[in-house]
Amino acid sequence: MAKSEEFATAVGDGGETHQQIPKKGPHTAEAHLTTNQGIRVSDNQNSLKAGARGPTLLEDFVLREKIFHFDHERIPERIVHARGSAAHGYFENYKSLADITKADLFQRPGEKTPLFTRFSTVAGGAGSVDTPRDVRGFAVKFYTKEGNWDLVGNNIPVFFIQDAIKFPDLVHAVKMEADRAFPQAGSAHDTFWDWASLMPESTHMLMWAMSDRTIPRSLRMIEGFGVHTFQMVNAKGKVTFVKFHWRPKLGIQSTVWDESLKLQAADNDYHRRDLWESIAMGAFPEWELGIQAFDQKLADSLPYDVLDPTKIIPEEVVPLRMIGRMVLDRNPDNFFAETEQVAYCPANIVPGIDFTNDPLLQGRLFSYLDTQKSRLGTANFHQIPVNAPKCPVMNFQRDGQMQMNVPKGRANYEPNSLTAHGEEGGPRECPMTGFVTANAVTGEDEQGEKLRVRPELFADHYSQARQFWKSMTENEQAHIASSFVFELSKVGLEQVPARMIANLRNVDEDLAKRVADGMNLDLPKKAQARREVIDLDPSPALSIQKKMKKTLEGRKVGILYADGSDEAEIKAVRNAVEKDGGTVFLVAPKVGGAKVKGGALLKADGQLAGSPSQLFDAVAVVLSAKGCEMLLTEGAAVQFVMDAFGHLKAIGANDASQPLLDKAGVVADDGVTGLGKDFVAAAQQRFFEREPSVRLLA
Ligand code: HDE
Repeated sequence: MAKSEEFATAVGDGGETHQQIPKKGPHTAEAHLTTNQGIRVSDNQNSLKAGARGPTLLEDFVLREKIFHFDHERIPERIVHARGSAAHGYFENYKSLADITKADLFQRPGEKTPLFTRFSTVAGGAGSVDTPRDVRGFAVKFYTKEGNWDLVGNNIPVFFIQDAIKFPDLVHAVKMEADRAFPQAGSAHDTFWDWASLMPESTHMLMWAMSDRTIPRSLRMIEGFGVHTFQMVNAKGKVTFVKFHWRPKLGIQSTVWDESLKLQAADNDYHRRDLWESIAMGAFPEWELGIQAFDQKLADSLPYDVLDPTKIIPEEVVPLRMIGRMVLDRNPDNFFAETEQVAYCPANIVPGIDFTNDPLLQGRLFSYLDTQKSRLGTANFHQIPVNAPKCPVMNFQRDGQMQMNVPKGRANYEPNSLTAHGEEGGPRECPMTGFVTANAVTGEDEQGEKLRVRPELFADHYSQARQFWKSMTENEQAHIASSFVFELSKVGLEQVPARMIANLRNVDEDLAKRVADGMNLDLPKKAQARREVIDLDPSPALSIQKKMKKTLEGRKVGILYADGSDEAEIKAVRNAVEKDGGTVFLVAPKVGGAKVKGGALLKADGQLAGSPSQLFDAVAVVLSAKGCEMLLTEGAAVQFVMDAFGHLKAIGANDASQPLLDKAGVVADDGVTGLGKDFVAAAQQRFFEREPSVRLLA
């Protein structure tokens, strides 16, 4: 307990409080507590009462202001992407991209543009868990010298729907069900699959959603995509189509489903914490920005429409050109002020970049601005620091709730001739450097009848879903089939699983059969495809496992030790892991640590019961014979090893720990090693070939 002389009893007007207030602290002469009106507060412990036991007085403006402000602390959470984490950073341009775009941020090699990036899950509320099966939002606000550019993407390059008019239906179906308000953050429920099974256009996205893409190991290890086709425009007005890709420096990596489920219990904030801690310790997350650039001729040669957001262009068809990197190097100072209040909007675009007629993108251009008014409460939300451009903002828009600026003079209209009369006339439009819509530049004619239709090629709902399936490793295919089974197993509407499997028969007969088997159903009649399914070549770039990086960078190794463990052995593992860029977390059965050989206390980073192996990429077990014997009766220790094995992780152990490995059902394979070099090599990867021995997959 702290020494009593460091505390004083607070005394207010009316008498003593029962609380002890630290005497030392920031309340020096310069740091007085005040109300929001700047009036110094004499007592922050007691409200104003008529007598010590009397009623509280309405007159107490200090109390009323404090409670009033508190009552209004929350703003509506985002209807989708409510749960998120963000960070500040910068974009560094590699070389001049002037051949493709006149956008200022891409002109000069090495130039840095500040940015703010928010990652999110889609379905869950703001307080939901970090690791449900879900798409991850990947939204970047670039504060360029020419205004804000928001690239508001996802970690999956396609979307569920082709037309904005279906978005409210999709979101209603996937979020918690309307009457019961569950499930909180997952798609494994009736309404989502009822809707999805009736929407063949969602099939391609469903394949991605059921793949390991939606259970990432870390936000630092996800890819990002702009999804829609955009345009870039160079100084001569030449238009190039582009698709945006973010590639994580640490490589893409996912968890396995069982691990993801258990992470929901082990640490609700697993991704949020990981992002925060890595930035706090200076291991700055980094991505490269790549574009696929192509022209109308290439677009016309493709068997699908580049305006269709349910389609990708495989990298094997249009390779990526890497144009710069993003580094996230600063955690927010305040979650609410920055992460909660940041207002992304795909319509925020700078000269040199432009939209296309993708009907989903067109709908988004309206939606985001609209939503900010309801979330942030005022049309002046752009004045909030995290949203404010870092270049001059000058126009004749005025007033509105929470106007923070004090515009001077009479010029709030245009044209005006106030300048001629000696007053400030205000800014003028800039035809040369202002934003000009790309089609106006090219003179392309966009006219047509008013129709509620879709282009014919949009009707191919299955060819790319099949291509995705064919591009996976065998193990990834098994994960996809098993996810369909898991999700559909949670559906109580009898007709829905069969309807979904009938769609899947158009993707791949084997997939449909495996899902039907897993569901104990007969194979239903194949759903009628609107267009013939074409066999596209596999795209290896779509597989996670084919391109996972073998590295310890950004990875965490958990070392389990107990009383009697050999500190030298622990140190050797730590040094080897850290030398290769990994971090180490020491886990002991008791809070505080364990007495290692020789009797010294070795401090632990976490207690076994609260530090299951889900939290680590690989584990080392360093026990003495006695310590091991003791842990044989500790379920958390057995589970620690069993889960590491089941989650396909490397397990390094000394000889004395073997009985624990045996009890946990560990069978020797390439991922089960001693504590030497072979462990450090094994810890850089997962052992997918182990999986058939640990679980039955569909
Ligand atoms: Fe969004 N989306 N969306 N979306 N979206 C929102 O904006 C919307 C779509 C995405 O970290 C909302 O500020 C419509 C595709 C991200 O703050 C809302 C349509 C993609 C984020 C909205 C789409 C996204 C949002 C909710 C179909 C990937 C989080 C609160 C026409 C390319 C941004 C908000 C953040 C957020 C509408 C489809 C990504 C309601 C109408 C496709 C990453 O305005």
